[in-house]
Amino acid sequence: TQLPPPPTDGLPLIDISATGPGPAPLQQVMGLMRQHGPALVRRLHGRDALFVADLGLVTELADEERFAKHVGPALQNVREFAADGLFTAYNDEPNWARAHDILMPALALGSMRTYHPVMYRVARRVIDSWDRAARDGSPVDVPGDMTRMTLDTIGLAGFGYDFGSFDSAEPHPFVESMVRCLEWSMKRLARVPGGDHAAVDAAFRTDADHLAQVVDDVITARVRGGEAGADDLLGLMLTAEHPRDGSRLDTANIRNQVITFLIAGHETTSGAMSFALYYLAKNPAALDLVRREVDGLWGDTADPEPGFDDIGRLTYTRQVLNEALRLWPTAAAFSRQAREDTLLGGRIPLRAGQGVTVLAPMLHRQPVWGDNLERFDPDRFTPEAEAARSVHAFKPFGTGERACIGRQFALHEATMLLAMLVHRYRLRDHADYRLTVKETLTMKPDGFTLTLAPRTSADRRHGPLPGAGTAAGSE
Ligand code: FDE
Repeated sequence: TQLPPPPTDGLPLIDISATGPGPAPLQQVMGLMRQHGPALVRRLHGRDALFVADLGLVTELADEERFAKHVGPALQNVREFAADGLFTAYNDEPNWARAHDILMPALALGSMRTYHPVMYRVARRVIDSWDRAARDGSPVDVPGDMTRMTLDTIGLAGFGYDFGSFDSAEPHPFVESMVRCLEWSMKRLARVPGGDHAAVDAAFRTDADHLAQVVDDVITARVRGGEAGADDLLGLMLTAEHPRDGSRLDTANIRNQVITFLIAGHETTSGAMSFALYYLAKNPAALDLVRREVDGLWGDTADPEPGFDDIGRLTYTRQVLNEALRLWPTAAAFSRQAREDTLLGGRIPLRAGQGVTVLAPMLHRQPVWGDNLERFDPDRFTPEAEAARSVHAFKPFGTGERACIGRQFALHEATMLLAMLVHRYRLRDHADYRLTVKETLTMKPDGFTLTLAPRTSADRRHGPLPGAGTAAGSE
């Protein structure tokens, strides 16, 4: 292989123009980091991008006094259809703080009580569908079904809109448009200067218009139904005033927020669930520990209905999700910018506003995580292990005031469903699946299927875990 050009500013500089970023650009950078170390410059058609995963550098970047969120080229493309929605807003756009302050309380842990019944209702849809597959012995499309689940959940819990994704074999047209919009955003990053992209861009416009149309219908239906004040995100956005200045969100911004939540709230969460199921199917010891936890909680009840408080008791299940998000943080990159000209790590000069991208999957494979970095080991997330490690070593939800506002929502929904699935089914890795990770800005295991068999009472007859305090409370 060709040697890279000499380092600039002491960093390796790798020009990928000859091959381009390919279908998996973030995994390509992971590969470059494995070769060149956790801080490098990637050059594409003369455009340089600085990527880091080193814990010391990420710790600095997390300092809100010196750095802030950067809306880099990828998010600028997403802005073409999500505009000043929370995820893609510039830090100083007034709608960011306005929407953040209005929505924040509705997404805090305590508010999950409100969404819990809807999350349960959608979890039952997965189970009805998987029960049918178990009866026929047919495989289930794990990422496909997780995406149906998360879309229906955010649609219903956030906006009172039912995508009814389990009623059809094809993804909802809204999802197809959205996936194409995300793909367009990703592929646009790889464009060779001077190419003709008119047809692709026109197709993108059609998809973006479709997204806006569906969302406008949802909003109109809500307002016409006279339920503007309903107890969900849309209701809040339509009625709430800013806690301090009394300002409200305008209609265009509400549309952008709904699109944002539908995008951010479902691809990332469904990917996390899919990776967790993948690792459980491959790791019988971890699977057994999740089983003990859920059996300790729900015993041999055929159709347990998890209570809100049960979810907080599923601590090992939660460790499994965290470990899946360590290996494959589904929103794998986020960018930061310097507030003033500065030296990162005392050696990398940055101009004010210049972007640096944190590559979370490589941050999550730094030496602070110990040996056997590729091994799936939920014990990395025991409270003791977490207390002993820097909080900046794990960033699947980004950092600072622009960190994920949907974190509690995603974790509540994912923990409940994962626990219910493990309680109910034996997971069979019938195809001896080999992991390939598909990138559409987010990451998910490509083509992952399982076959299922119901678990039996005999299956559940193992003693509770020594010392586990979860055996009470089965209803
Ligand atoms: C956000 C977010 C983030 C950051 C980005 C940057 O920094 O740029 C991240 C990293 C994330 N996020 C991640 C995630 C993962 C998962 C699983 C999730 N995520 C989920 C979810 C759900 C929902 C609903 C959401 N999510 C949402 C969201 C939003 C809205 C945002 C923006 C915020 C601000 O304000 O900025 C986010 N997220 Fe997430």
